[in-house]
This record gives sequence, C-alpha cells and structure tokens, in this order.
Amino acid sequence: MNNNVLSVILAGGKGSRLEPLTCDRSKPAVPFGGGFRIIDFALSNCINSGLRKILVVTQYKAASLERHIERGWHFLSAELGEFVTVRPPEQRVDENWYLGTADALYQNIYAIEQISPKHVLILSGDHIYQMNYARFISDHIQSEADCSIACLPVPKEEGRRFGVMDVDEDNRIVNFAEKPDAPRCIPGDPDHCLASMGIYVFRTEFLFEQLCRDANKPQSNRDFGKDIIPSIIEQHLVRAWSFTDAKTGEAAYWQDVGTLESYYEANMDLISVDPQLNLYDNDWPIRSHQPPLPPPKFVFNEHAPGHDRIGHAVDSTVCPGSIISGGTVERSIIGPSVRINSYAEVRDSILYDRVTIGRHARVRRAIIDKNVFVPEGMRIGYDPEEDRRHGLTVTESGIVAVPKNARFDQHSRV
Ligand code: ADQ
Ligand code: ADP
Repeated sequence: MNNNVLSVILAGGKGSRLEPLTCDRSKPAVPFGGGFRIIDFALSNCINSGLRKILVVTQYKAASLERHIERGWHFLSAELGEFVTVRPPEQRVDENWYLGTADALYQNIYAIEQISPKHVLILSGDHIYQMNYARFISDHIQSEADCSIACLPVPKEEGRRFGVMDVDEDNRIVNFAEKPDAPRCIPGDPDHCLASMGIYVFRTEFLFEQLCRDANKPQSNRDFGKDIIPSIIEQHLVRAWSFTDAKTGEAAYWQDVGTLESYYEANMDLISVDPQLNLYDNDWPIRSHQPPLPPPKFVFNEHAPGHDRIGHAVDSTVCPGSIISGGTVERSIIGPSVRINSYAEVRDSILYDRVTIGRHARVRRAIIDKNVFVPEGMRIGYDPEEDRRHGLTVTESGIVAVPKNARFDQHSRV
C-alpha cells in the first residue's frame, strides 16, 4: 500500500477558538497529553497503517510545527522512499497563500505528480484519534470508488459543525451538505446524523481533474467540504466509510478539539481510569519528539507538616524532567521539565513544558502554556474576575488558559 498511496496532512488551520494556545503556533502544533502535539496522532496513524510517504501542508504560524516535525519525525528512510516533508505555500501557481483546503492540494499538484501515487489520502492535522487508514483505503480500492470519505455518527445538534451526508444501501453518498443549519438525521435514528471526518481518499487522476475544474470557478471557496465534495456526488462514485472500532464494531473515538473546552475534556479523558483513547496501547503507539530528559522525580519535604511533606501526583501523568517537590498534584497532566514547589497544589489542570508553580500557589482547572512562572501564593482558577484581571482567558465553564511566557507581579499574590 505504501507505494501506491501518498498521505497529505492539512495542517494550516488557525485554531482561533483555542487562543491563547494558538497565538504563537498553529492548531496541529498545540501540545496534547503532556509530551505530544496534536499532529502526532495523524502522523502516528500513518506510520502505524504502513503509510510512509507523507506531505504536511502548513500555512499559519508554522515555525513551531516545522521544528517539531524536524526533531521528531525524521526517522523514516529516504533510501526506502519514505518521507515526511513539510510543504508551506510556494506561490508557484500564483501569489496567493492556500485559499482553502482544496487549494492547498491544487498548489501541490506538481509535488504530488513527482511522487506519482495511485491514491491520495487527505487528512487533517487537527484531530485526536487512533485509526488504521489501511482499512479505509482497502474499502476504497475494492469498491473502485472515485473518492471515499470517512464518517461517523454525531449527535444531531452537533451536525452544524460538520459536513453531513446521506448514503444509500451501498454506502454511496447521495446527499452532502457542509455545515447545514438543519442537519438531516440518519434514517431510523432521529438523534444522530452522519458526519464527514474531513478525511478523504481519492484516485489521484480524479483528484487532479476536480482540483483543476474547481480552480477555474471564480466563485469557489476552494474548499473540499464547501465546493469539491458537493459537486462530485451526483456524477461520480463517492462512498462513505464508517469509522468503527475494529474490536467492538461501535463508532470509534474521534475528536476535533476545536475549543478550549473540548481540548480540556479530551486531555482529561486521558487520565481517567478508563480512557476512551488509550495511549498505553502497544499495538497502536503514538509517537512524538521525546527530548532527552531524566525521569520525573518526587521529593519529600522534611520540614513540612503531615501530608504536605510528600511531593505526590495521583490520577495524573507526569512527563520526564519534572520535579514534584513537596507539592500536591491531582487529576492533572504535567508536561516536561515542570517544577511544583512545596505546599503548592495543582488540580484538574494541564501544564506544558517548563512551568514553575511557586510555594503555596494553588492552581485549579487551568491550562498553563510553556515557560510560565506562577509566583508564591498565587491562585489561578478560584476567582474568574481575578484571573481576567491578570489577563488570563476564562471560558464559560471556568477553565482558565494562561499564555506562554506569562509573568505575574507582586500584586498577583494573595
Ligand atoms: P472544518 O473542520 O471546518 O471542516 P477546515 O477548517 O477547512 O475544516 O480544516 C480542515 C483541515 O485543513 C484542518 O486540519 C486545517 O488545519 C487545515 N486547513 C484549513 N485551511 C487550510 C489552508 N488554507 N491550508 C492548509 N491547511 C488548511 C472539515 C470539512 C467538514 C468535516 C470537518 C471534520 O469541511 O466537512 O465535517 O472537517 O472536522
Ligand atoms: P512551541 O511553543 O509551540 O514549542 P516554538 O518555541 O518551537 O513553539 O516556536 C514558536 C515560537 O517561536 C513562535 O513565536 C515563533 O514565531 C518563534 N520562532 C520559531 N522559530 C523562530 C525563528 N527561527 N526565529 C524567530 N522566531 C522563531
């Protein structure tokens, strides 16, 4: 399969609703689950599926993403024709950046021709899931479809965020509406509709024809969901493939972590006792760049009274390089090289790399970006007004996001 299929990961999305986490980096580069970045899921799925020819199409604030891929994903063998190549807009075709997802492919037609795959798998770098693309591609090839779209049922009220489709008894897509105001439900299941995951596999020749046709339409948004897919379903064989768990046959876990709330919940799922996404599955490892850091360390503070003496973390993950010294961590994800000092408390939170929590500081329901110093005695996540006064983002449900490199002055102390 590897020789016939090229994977293209669309990684140019802004992710505005994840700000401040995306102020400096694109959404696929946002850290996830401690040591990972969101794009590691699509990349790992490719490698685990036996697909080792990968283009990553970038655009918005790509420096962080490029650096991550350079550091973590260059183990493939060029001699065997394997690669992960980053493709920013080259402005070869015209002066524009990528206008939409279809344009991102159109502007790379030349690069794809050089690789000459029979099929192109188009993925999003924004999603959290574990999927064997080989099952999807085999179905596409066996059915001789021009294009296949991976899909899964979503609650009807969420249908407005997705491309929603109707299929016939052979799984041929007979109707497709991009982000409809009134999503049509699955026949016999009024509570769900069938949503596109934004994951496509095309016969290469057919893809090129459609991209060129679309590029000549002045009114087109140059987008797969808005333009290409609705325009091909009538005259061509476009099939839906249901993404199910291979063991249970039930709809599989898949998250487009578009908002701070959904991002937070997807992270918290990882540390639940029975997570929907299992990072400890040796059959489907999620790879990433792993910096050379020592194991995490937990330190006993002999001067503190009672339970406060023990630096501990429960229902949590703690990354290498971190030291929990006489502080308490509960239900949290602690990134690399974090310091939690004595008498400090961190609960229900996500801390990125090199965060320091000073003595007696208390942090609750917070997402703290890289290289933040929380001074002694400060509280985050206890009073939304106080958090906003410090320039922090507080969501409707009270999750607090602290931007990268934040520093707080003496007045922050309580
Ligand atoms: P959206 O999620 O709205 O809908 P979009 O914003 O177009 O999709 O992003 C899709 C992917 O392309 C993301 O990975 C994003 O990072 C990337 N991307 C966006 N614009 C880009 C550009 N100009 N250049 C390069 N990359 C870019 C789509 C489909 C829906 C489907 C949902 C599923 O249109 O039909 O239901 O995905 O999440
Ligand atoms: P992350 O926080 O996601 O790990 P990085 O620290 O790798 O991100 O880099 C992202 C930030 O660094 C952005 O602000 C980016 O503009 C800046 N940056 C990255 N590379 C360079 C560079 N070569 N020169 C200047 N600034 C850079």
